[in-house]
Amino acid sequence: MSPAPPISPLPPGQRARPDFPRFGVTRFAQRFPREVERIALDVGGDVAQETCLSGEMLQTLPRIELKADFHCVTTWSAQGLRWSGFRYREVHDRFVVPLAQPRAGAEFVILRGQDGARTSLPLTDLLADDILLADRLDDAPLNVAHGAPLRLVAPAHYGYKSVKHLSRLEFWPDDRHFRPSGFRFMDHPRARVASEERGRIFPGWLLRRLYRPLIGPTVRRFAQALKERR
Ligand SMILES: Nc1nc2c(c(=O)[nH]1)N[C@H]1C(S)=C(S)[C@@H](COP(=O)(O)O)O[C@H]1N2
Ligand SMILES: [Mo]
Repeated sequence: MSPAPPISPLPPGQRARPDFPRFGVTRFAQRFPREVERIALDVGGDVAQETCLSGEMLQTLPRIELKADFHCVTTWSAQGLRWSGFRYREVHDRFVVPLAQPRAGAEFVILRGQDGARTSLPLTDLLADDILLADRLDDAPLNVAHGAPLRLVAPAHYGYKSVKHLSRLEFWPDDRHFRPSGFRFMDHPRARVASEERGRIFPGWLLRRLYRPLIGPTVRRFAQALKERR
C-alpha cells in the first residue's frame, strides 16, 4: 500500500476549490492593469525620498520559491500554489529603507494595485518570512488574471491582503490615508487566517454565511470580464 499524499488541513470555515479563480470585490472585475510586463513599484508616504523600484533591482535579490495555500475571505481556498519571487523583507532591507527612508513609526503600510484596489498591513506582518512579491506562479510568469506583473503573496492572511498588479507602497504612522477597497466592515487590519480575522465588527462564522453565496456569481463575473477585456 502506498501512503496517501499529505493534504494540509484547511483553516476554520474554508472549503477547497479545484481551480484558482480570478476574484475580488465586484467593482474591480472590469478593471485591468495598464502595464503587465514592466515592474515599477513606487514607494512613498511618510518617507524622506519618493522612490521607484524596478524589476531589475528586484532581480538582484535571491529568488524564493514558496508553495502555499490561498484562502479567500469568502471561504474558498486554492491549495498547493507554487509562487516564485522575492521576499518582501529583503526588498525592504535592501531597497525601501536605504532609498526611501520611511520615517520612524511609519509602520502602517498601504499597498495599491494598478486597478485601483488597495489594502493595508502592519509593517511587522509584512516582514514575515512567507511574504513575497511574486512575479511567477506555477512555473510561468504571472498572468493578468492573477496579478501581472507583480503581486503580494501573504499566505497567512486572507486573500484580500494579496494585492495584484502591485504598483505602490505607502508608509504612514496611522490609517488616516487609507480607504478600504470594499466596505469598512469587510476590512480587518491584519486578517490572519489562523485566527479567522475575516473582518471587523461581525464574527467569522457570520461573515462565512454572508459571503458564501457570493462566490459563484463573483467567479463568473470576473471570468466574463477577463474574456471581454480588450
Ligand atoms: N489589484 C487587486 N488585487 C486583489 C483583488 C483585486 O480585485 N484587485 N482582489 C483580492 C481578493 S478579494 C482576492 S481573494 C485575491 C484573488 O486573487 P486571484 O484573482 O489571483 O485569485 O486577490 C486580491 N487582490
Ligand atoms: Mo477574496
